[in-house]
Amino acid sequence: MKGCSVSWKSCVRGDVVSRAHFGSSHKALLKSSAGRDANMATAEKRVKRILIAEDDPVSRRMLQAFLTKWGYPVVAVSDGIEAARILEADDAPTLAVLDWMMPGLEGPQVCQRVREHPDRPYTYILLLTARSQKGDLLRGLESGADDYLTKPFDAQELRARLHVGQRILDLQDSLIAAREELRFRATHDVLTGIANRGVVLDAINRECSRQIREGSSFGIIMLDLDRFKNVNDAYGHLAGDAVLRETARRITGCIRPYDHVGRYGGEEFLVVAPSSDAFGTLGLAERIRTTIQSQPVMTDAGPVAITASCGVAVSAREKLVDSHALLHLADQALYRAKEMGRNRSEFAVAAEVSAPAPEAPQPERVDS
Ligand code: GH3
Ligand code: MG
Ligand code: MG
Ligand code: MG
Repeated sequence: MKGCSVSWKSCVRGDVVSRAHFGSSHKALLKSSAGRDANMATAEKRVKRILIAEDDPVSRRMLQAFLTKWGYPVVAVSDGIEAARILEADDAPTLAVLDWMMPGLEGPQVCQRVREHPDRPYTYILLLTARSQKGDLLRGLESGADDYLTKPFDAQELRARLHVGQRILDLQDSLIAAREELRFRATHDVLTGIANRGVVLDAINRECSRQIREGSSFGIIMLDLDRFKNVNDAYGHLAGDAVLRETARRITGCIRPYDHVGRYGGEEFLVVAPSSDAFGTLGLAERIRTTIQSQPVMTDAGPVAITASCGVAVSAREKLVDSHALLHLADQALYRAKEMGRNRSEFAVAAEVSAPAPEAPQPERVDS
């Protein structure tokens, strides 16, 4: 502790650590709590990082020593402005121990700043304060702090309170994970992992309104595996499932990042190609088709050769497009592809897919 002139006796109660101990034998003292360490270690392992904001250098170093020993990766700063900057940055620590009185911003002001971003991952904030008046504590909590500890504090109490914070953050993590899982299941096909029918139909509706705004055209491809029933019959349903998964993977590998692909039905897939004309969409359909037939799918029941047929429809540029009409045309084109021998792409005429324009009023006839 050489060079530290500030007293830190107000920071930690003597029953745990005193100034006399700290410089020379704090390691031994830290070791003395080893029995309690074991059952707390699991929770601490899950903690990513913790921010300490404390302007008193001795207190700061001591806090840092404790937290590091308990397994927390620590970021330590000495003023409120730096603390707010770190907590507002990407990948910020999710636990913070903030001193109340600090240069720049006080602890409660840092809390307020952090709470101004409710959309960000939650930060559990523990205020550290020499103030013990009820009014002060209420002010601290109202500023957005989750908990507080009055100086001098007991190191084990700090540790236990950090565990409470960790439990709350863990609970939040699992709620977020459950929400994301539900969101994924609501929008994706379980077997193939690509978008489900609802999502890809939404993409078509979005493109219908976008092409009016931007005066562009877009294309859709309805793809159906050929004689897929035979695959199930010859190799079994599990092999059939593997073929569907691999088909989804091959289609996804052919499209651009801003195209959409979804499972439309059993062995039918739908691709939406924004800002694409007839030439581009037909070209994409052919790329997908040839990729699908390029090599057999390796399944547990053996290699399975597959082909697909595609129906392609493209919206008319700068005209109102009805998504149902577009899907119907792609479906008809797919039917033609099947009739014409399968393993091919057929195209629906662009002019057919615009919605009928409202009838223009006819000029009155004037007989001369
Ligand atoms: P076509 O070339 O005319 O399209 O013939 P097809 O055999 O592919 O068409 P059909 O509609 O007769 O058969 C589709 C088959 O797809 C029947 C159904 O059991 C199978 N299928 C649908 N969904 C799944 C699935 O999730 N897994 C498996 N393994 N098979 C599926
Ligand atoms: Mg201070
Ligand atoms: Mg089908
Ligand atoms: Mg089929």
